[in-house]
Amino acid sequence: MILRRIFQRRTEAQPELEEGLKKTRRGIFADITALFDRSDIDEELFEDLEALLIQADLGVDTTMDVVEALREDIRRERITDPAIARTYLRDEMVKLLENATKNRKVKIFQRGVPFVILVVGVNGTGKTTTIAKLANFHKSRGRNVMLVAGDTFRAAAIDQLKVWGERVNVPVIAHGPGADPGAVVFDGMQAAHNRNVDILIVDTAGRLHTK
Ligand SMILES: Nc1nc2c(ncn2[C@@H]2O[C@H](COP(=O)(O)OP(=O)(O)OP(=O)(O)O)[C@@H](O)[C@H]2O)c(=O)[nH]1
Ligand SMILES: [Mg+2]
Repeated sequence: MILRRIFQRRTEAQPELEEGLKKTRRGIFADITALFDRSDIDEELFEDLEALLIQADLGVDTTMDVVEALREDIRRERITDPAIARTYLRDEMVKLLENATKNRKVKIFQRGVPFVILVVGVNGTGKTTTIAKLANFHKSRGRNVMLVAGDTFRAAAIDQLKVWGERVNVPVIAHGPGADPGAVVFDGMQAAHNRNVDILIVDTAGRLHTK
């Protein structure tokens, strides 16, 4: 029922979609915390949580799994306090991430052979910031890191990546705004090979999954 309402809204009016993405930007965690600031665990809580997670682009299947797991926790542990229920939700979400990263035995470190990380995702969800964190992580482990400014679409995206490059002290390969992203990545790959780069991280322009 609630799903139908959300999808109807989304297909009818684009501003609603924009609104939903704004929510992701503002920080889903603040909204979720506010949701549990109530006196009882009732059906409305689960429905609102479901809507919030879907609007935050968690995906329908994952949202259903998380909400169902939370219902099960609450039933099993006989939880009546919403604040405690929230900590169980947190644990379920952490579990989700742990399962997603388990068994990913990628051999990331082969000296001089660029391991390419292409970072893609919805607008404003933290791609560029995460690239800086990844760059810092690998650099701190003695790896030779290089960044590629593949987001040539958004004004200031290139400068943003360059600032991060300076902060974490790794080189950034960039062309001008509006340049062909493929050409920038090509240059990045060549530079990475020439300079024995271990980890090459490519920033890309944000995309809505509906476009
Ligand atoms: N609280 C919080 N804010 C974050 C985090 N990562 C990024 N942000 C903020 O979210 C905003 C968008 O981050 P970006 O890294 O520019 O996101 P992006 O996906 O590269 O955005 P586009 O390139 O426009 O698609 C910035 O204001 C960041 O400071 C995070 O882990 N926590
Ligand atoms: Mg970005």
